[in-house]
Amino acid sequence: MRTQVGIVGAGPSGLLLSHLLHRRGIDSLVLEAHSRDYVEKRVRAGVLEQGTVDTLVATGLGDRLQREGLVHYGIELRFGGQSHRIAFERLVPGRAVTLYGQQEVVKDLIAARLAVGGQILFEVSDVVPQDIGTDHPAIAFTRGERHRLDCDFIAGCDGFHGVCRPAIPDGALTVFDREYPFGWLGVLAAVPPSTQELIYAHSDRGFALHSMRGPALSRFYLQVEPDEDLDKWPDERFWDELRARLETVPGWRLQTGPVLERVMAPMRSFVAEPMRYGRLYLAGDAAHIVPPTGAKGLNLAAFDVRVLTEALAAWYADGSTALLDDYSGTCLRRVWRVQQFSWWMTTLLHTFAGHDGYDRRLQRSRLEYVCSSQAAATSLAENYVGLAHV
Ligand code: RFL
Ligand code: PHB
Repeated sequence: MRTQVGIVGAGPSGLLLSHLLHRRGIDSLVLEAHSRDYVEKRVRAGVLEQGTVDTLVATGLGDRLQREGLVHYGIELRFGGQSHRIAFERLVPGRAVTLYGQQEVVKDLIAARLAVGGQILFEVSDVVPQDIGTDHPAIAFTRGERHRLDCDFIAGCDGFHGVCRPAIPDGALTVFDREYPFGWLGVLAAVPPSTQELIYAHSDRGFALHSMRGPALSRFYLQVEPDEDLDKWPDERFWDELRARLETVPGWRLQTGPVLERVMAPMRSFVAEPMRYGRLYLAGDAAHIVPPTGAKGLNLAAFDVRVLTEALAAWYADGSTALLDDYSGTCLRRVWRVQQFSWWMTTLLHTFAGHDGYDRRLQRSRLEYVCSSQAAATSLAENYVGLAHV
């Protein structure tokens, strides 16, 4: 088998890369470990930056996104018994975020690829990138029998636990990481949102987030222990705790309803540098992870593959390697900006077991500052909606 770009992983990075390459006349083949049904149902991110939406719309993926996506012009920070709105329309005029589930993006991308004959092989196993340090890399994989996919380039879009990053020889990558002493318990519930905008709530009991997916679908997260057992959180306990953390302002009530799905999300910051080895290019979660408090992972993945598409298009047009050589540096500038913002949002809003009174007062002061200073609020807003230039 042969293709121009062999892509490992049919998450947002791999699928969007395949879609963008196709629009530049470049062939690719996507290899995915799970089934189509599984990847289309995996509930994860929900917040799309303006730049991500612009890319999807400009490349023909705007139909359902513009019909069903919820455009938000602000978020609420809730602490100390009060609500504080970070008003994007005033702080970063003309910029907003769109609430549209990652699995909807994935469904749209798969449909778009298949509609034009794009090749996505689901349920492959034992994927092994080969000869990545040479000009003729390949990917070995099993689907019924063993296959070899020859290609010009390999794109490692296989997420944090994938095989591409580990295929890079020892010593070629430098890794930077942070583990946080908590995780998120995420719940999708068939209940109309109790708010029009996202609520990021800080309280002594821990962090809580009220998000949404549509007029009758809400998404909630609770800060819990990192290795929390989901069985210890029957629905009743979940709703009680969410109420305790969110019903902290006068007159505000949480509506509850049937729980559709529950998941534990680890909280981690991670960067592998550089994002390339020979003809293997890493993109998205395969190269970097941020804690979800800043709502950035999917958006960063979309940025990486836009940069990679331009670089590959230049190489196929005239053999120039300048953009390919710049790929890692260009991406890492944005990666580190987003690392800092995601870490900052996380430490601003969560409770930390080791914190003493001094730490807690500093945190409270940071929260009050961001809600009272236009400069501080603008910094949050411009990072949240996504910086145009980094
Ligand atoms: P993915 O989505 O992990 O996709 C990788 C794909 O590769 C496949 N794969 C393999 N295939 C073949 N062979 C192998 N050996 C393979 N190993 C793995 C996997 O099955 C999978 O299909 O990575 P990608 O494409 O880089 O996308 C990254 C995003 O999924 C991730 O950054 C976001 O979900 C992060 N995130 C958020 N990002 C946002 O921008 N906004 C948000 O609001 C937001 N909220 C979140 C989030 C992530 C969360 N979790 C669960 C960690 C909320 C949560 C709770
Ligand atoms: C979500 O809706 O899943 C979501 C929203 C905001 C975040 C993280 C996740 O910061």
